[in-house]
Amino acid sequence: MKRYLKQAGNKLLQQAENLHRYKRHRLGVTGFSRAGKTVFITQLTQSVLRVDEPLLEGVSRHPLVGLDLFDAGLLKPARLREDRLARRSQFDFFRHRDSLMGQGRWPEPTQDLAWLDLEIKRAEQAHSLQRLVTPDRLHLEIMDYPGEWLADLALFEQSFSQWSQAAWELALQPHRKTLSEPFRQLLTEVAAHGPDPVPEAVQRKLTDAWQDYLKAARAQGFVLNQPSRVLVPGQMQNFAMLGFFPVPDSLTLPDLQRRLSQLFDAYKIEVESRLGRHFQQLDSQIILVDLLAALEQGEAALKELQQAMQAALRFFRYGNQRGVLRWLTRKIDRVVFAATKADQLVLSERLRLEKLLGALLNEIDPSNDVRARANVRYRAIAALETTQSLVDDQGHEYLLGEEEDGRQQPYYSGQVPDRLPIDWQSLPEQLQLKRWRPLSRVANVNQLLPAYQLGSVLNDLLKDDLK
Ligand SMILES: Nc1nc2c(ncn2[C@@H]2O[C@H](COP(=O)(O)OP(=O)(O)OP(=O)(O)O)[C@@H](O)[C@H]2O)c(=O)[nH]1
Ligand SMILES: [Mg+2]
Repeated sequence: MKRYLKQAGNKLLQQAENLHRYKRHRLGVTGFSRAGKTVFITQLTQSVLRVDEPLLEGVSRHPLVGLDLFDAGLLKPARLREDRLARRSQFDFFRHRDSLMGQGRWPEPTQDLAWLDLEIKRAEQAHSLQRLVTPDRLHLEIMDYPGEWLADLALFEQSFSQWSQAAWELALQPHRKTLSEPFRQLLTEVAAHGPDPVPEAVQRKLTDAWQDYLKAARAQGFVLNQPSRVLVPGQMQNFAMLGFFPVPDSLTLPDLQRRLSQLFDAYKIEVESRLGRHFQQLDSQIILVDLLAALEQGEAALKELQQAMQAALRFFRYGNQRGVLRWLTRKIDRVVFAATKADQLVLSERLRLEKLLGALLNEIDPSNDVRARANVRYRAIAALETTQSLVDDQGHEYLLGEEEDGRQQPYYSGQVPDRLPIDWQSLPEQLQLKRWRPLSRVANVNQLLPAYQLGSVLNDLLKDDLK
């Protein structure tokens, strides 16, 4: 008994000590597919792990410039704590790093959940009293996942009937109308003439038609594709619950609706337990938006991106909480909206992109709901800066980087709109974007590659916990 008490006492003491020695911070990296989540997480990790390594030749700015602790010279090299993730799948940092920093290749699209725990340490504080009261370590927890899955967050607040109506209306919008036609035609025919109840073989045909439509919509760059696990199943490959499709109430197919709504409810529960739970426990959030890609894809894609972001924002919990409350119910109190891949633009244009993002935010959060509850910033960033922005003899800014085929030549990217509404007619002439690849001349994978505004973004997000 005495031994047991002693052991319990020691454990308690250790826990109390740990509690005060380190803080835990869960950062939500949010973004639809191809927004740049995996590149952002890899570059962030590389920069804090190799904080003292030399910069790539020709690079003058450290990727963490802008992070107060780094600027003050107090950031020690971080540690990757794989041991703390023994029961979760690990973010494959070294594979992504070797691809980006070793082979000059972008990472593959993410197929499943992956976790990362980074122990970030500050240099010892000289004052021993201060050392006693302030934690010197921060455990930064980050989750990576396929961006397609974000589209499902909108389902949680809907019944099958509500979702059906919304999905049907979306399918009828001009940009999706042709893509959804085979499905809509089949369903309308079944409603008009089909046998009642609908046989399983017909239901399967409808499922296939709906899933083909989702795939076609994704190929066009549209993001509101539900259920998203049809596109990227993760561990839910071949789950029967993926087989639902919308049947609006106006089509009288009560038996089919009942069957599909059971699948819909089962899907919501499954996805909520796999993903939703983690999203409900964030301390801060970066919302990565590939605004430049949306500008290239056109008005419909941008509208849908806005709609999808609004739905996603309703899911997250925002609010300022301090002390014990923060541990009981976590809420996001710092948010950064980041327009990614800004290195596709020359320096002065990146400021215009930032302005455009601000204008978009006004539309996404018209009543300042998120902004009233959390500290919100918006920035244009490039997690991995693949180009240099230079000035020619005539004073014009241009870009120099490696093109897909390895060539390097001056490139003039044009002008990005800095406000809404956008003049879609003149945009293609005004703005010409190019795909760049990560630099392939990197001599060793431990070298640091440049970033644009990465340090400032980390400062916006972590400053309270990283003093
Ligand atoms: N120029 C430039 N391109 C970038 C940058 N970050 C990402 N990209 C491009 O965007 C693509 C997608 O980046 P990822 O990080 O894989 O995107 P993701 O959000 O993880 O995508 P999913 O895994 O599909 O959800 C890359 O293959 C690059 O082509 C950047 O900082 N600069
Ligand atoms: Mg990814």
